[in-house]
Amino acid sequence: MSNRTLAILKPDCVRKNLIGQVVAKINEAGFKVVAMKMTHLTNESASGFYEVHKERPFFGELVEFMTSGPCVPIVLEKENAVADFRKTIGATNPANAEEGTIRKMYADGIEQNIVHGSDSDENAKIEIAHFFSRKEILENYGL
Ligand code: IDP
Ligand code: MG
Repeated sequence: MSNRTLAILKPDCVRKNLIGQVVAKINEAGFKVVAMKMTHLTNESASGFYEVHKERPFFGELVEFMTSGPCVPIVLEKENAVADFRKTIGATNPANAEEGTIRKMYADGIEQNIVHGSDSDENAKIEIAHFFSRKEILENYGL
């Protein structure tokens, strides 16, 4: 079991000025931020990130949404990070998300759902490497 997961504050989160509130919720849930940046995904980068969904009918729209403005990828650390973060954000469709989850509180719909969370330790590693080099992660700053 790994202790890291990748979150992305999606373009809707940035547009709605919710970065601070969502990071606060993440911290309150016990996660430590060990890397964070703001970036505007290219088509190629977003398509690569969501490669597993490329046959799904919503793939084109999803890539369009994820490239519609800047987003904020974050590496989070906590024991049982992947599963606990999925619980903290709630179901993909905010209509089905539990009360108190980030998607329930802030998301507008199944696509514009504020935040991404890795779904397995294996994918967390791949997704973290998509955005961050080793030296960008806190423990490697030499502080
Ligand atoms: P997840 O983000 O909860 O892991 P996934 O099924 O991996 O959900 O889907 C990735 C992202 O694709 C979702 O977070 C959402 O933004 C978008 N998405 C998922 N299902 C739909 C859909 O049915 N219509 C439009 N967008 C969707
Ligand atoms: Mg997913």
